[in-house]
Amino acid sequence: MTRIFSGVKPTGHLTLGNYLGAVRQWVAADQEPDEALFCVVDLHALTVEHEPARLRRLSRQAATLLLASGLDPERCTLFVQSHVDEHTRLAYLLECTATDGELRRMIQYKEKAANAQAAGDGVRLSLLTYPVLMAADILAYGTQEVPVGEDQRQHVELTRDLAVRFNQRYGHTFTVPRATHPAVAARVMDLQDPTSKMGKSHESGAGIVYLLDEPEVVRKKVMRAVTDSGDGGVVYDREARPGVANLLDVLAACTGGEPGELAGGYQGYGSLKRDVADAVVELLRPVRERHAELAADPAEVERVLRAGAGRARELARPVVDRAYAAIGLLGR
Ligand code: AQP
Repeated sequence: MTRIFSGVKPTGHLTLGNYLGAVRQWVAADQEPDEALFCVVDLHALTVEHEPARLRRLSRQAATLLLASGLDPERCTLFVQSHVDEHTRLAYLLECTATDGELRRMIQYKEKAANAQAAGDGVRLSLLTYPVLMAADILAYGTQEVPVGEDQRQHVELTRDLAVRFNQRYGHTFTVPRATHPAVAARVMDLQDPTSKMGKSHESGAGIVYLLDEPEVVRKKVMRAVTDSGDGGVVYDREARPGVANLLDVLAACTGGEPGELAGGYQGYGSLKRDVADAVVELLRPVRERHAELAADPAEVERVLRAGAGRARELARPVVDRAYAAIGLLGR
């Protein structure tokens, strides 16, 4: 049995990128009771400008969407990060393990710090340190596998480095986890800017398909996707034709098949876009329908999250206590 942990941060409405890159893998994971933990990582959403009421709304919505996507609370543990104190307890010990230099090398820190500065906002210290909190999220559960999109590869590498360093210095305490990525669509790109990742906190929604978009909205966004000028028909070339390659990746992720082979079935971009739009609408239809049912019963979602937090605490506490003892702190 494999212990799995992953999370999503409530910085915006969940996107097709979140679904194909991460959530669908979570649902597919062979979930034995207690072996898979999934988390709305709300503390991570505090690292950039945020509005408290919106954060609360988005946290509930993210949890509801994870259930609507098919996570079964009888077979996995679903909870909210801030409900389990062990994450921040462990993060401090890992801050004492990490170095300033390795955190400043994180690509997401560099990008988001530049964005904050360009907007005239201060760069929150937590933006620099949150990859350590993410490492704590993962290591607190003895996690072996972390199913994530491609963009999280560097953060999981840091987690591994911290686990190894801590174990070498203080004795074996943490399982060293590894990232797993889907075979296709591990990095879904923005439909309007196919050189940038589709990210839920990005400003313009025109290139972002949200899981709760109405079918007509999804169609419009896909039909208006930026493709590449160029002769030679529909070919799969991520470097030279990123827009078309992105559409082929999404199609392959929705319908199966291999993006390069799917390309051969199209003469032009119009028919490709129509098929992508149909496939995405059909993929998301059951999620939207189930979300509507679950959103009508928020008490049930809260009950699931409370039970999940209780279970997560039981699993994390002994691991974090062990780390406190190993590093030289007196037991309580
Ligand atoms: N475009 C994507 N393609 C594939 N996987 C993706 N993921 C996110 N975007 C894509 C994966 O979804 C999981 C949760 O993501 P997140 O909540 O950590 O980040 P986000 O959706 O990308 O949100 P933000 O706020 O817009 O963050 P930044 O700006 O940091 O990207 C993760 O497994 C992620 O890999």
